[in-house]
Amino acid sequence: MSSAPQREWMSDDDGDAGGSGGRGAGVGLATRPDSKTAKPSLYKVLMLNDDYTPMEFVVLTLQRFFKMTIEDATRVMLHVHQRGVGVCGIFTYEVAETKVNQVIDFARQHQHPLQCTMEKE
Ligand code: TYC
Repeated sequence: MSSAPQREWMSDDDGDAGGSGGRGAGVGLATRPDSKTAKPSLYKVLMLNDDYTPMEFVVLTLQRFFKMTIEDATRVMLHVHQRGVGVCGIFTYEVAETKVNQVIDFARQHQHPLQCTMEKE
């Protein structure tokens, strides 16, 4: 994750030497702070418990789509089994959406009811 340093907006950062002239002195297009330096919103991917999906299938799913070790995957699976819901990871919107779809598709292919969803952080 790269995070560019936040630069002061509407100040004398127009690259010319002086505080006035050029586009300086508070004159600029009001587009840069949001479009270029704003951090993207993050989303939690949540795994939901059910009574039918085998524990080992949930562990395999967490390893495959969330790059977890077998130890971490087992810990998350047991948390979901006991508490009903658990966090698989935190991602930008499109990555989270892709992971949710991958989990649901994988479960469906194996005829398990395992469900996964996402929630804004
Ligand atoms: N509750 C399931 C069982 O007892 C196991 C399970 C764990 C299912 C986590 C889904 O997200 C889940 N076989």
